[in-house]
Amino acid sequence: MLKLYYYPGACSLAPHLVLEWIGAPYEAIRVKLGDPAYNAINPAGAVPALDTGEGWTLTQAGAVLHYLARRFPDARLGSDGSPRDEAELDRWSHFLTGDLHPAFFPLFSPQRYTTSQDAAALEAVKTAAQALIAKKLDLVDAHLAGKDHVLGGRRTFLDAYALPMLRWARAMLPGGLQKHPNCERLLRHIEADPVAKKVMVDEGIS
Ligand SMILES: N[C@@H](CCC(=O)N[C@@H](CS)C(=O)NCC(=O)O)C(=O)O
Repeated sequence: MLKLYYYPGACSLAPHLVLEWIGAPYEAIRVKLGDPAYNAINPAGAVPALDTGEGWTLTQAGAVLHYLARRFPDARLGSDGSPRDEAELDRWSHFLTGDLHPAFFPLFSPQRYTTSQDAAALEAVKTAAQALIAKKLDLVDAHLAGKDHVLGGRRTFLDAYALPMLRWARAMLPGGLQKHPNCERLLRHIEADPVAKKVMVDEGIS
């Protein structure tokens, strides 16, 4: 059986939602970050990790999401198969993995981004992170104008991938998503999905 290793509200929320959308049997296992037992599963010490049930484990949220979409094509959570749709899917998946998600790292763990443990220095790192996140969200917001989904006119795993990051932004940016109304609209749309509601209840974050 598939097993998803997750931490409540973390980026692992995305594959958790995708697994529910797919509807195949899986087990969700809550991990303690920093636990040596989990580090043996993912030496990076990060969630998500997906035990594929086929003798191998996959890490990296974007790869996990793409794998699930390919393994369960009937759920129609990937591209429509055209080179352009595939490229757009890659573009936004890479943006979320490589641009938006890392912009949050200094906000969550400022001590990793300065050699000073001075409270003011840590606060300065967080403030810089908030500005960078807002800049990245400007791009997402412009892209989402007039759209209900990250990719074109239908649901893909990218909507699930956006969910944790938009939740963090709403909670941790000064003013939340006020300056990013299209992001706010997408977040509300996803959060209104009964399946997403269930996943958030299951993770204890609703
Ligand atoms: N590039 C990795 C990043 C994973 C990641 O940093 N996950 C966070 C939660 S959102 C984490 O587990 N952090 C624990 C840590 O950095 O110690 C991925 O996309 O899977």
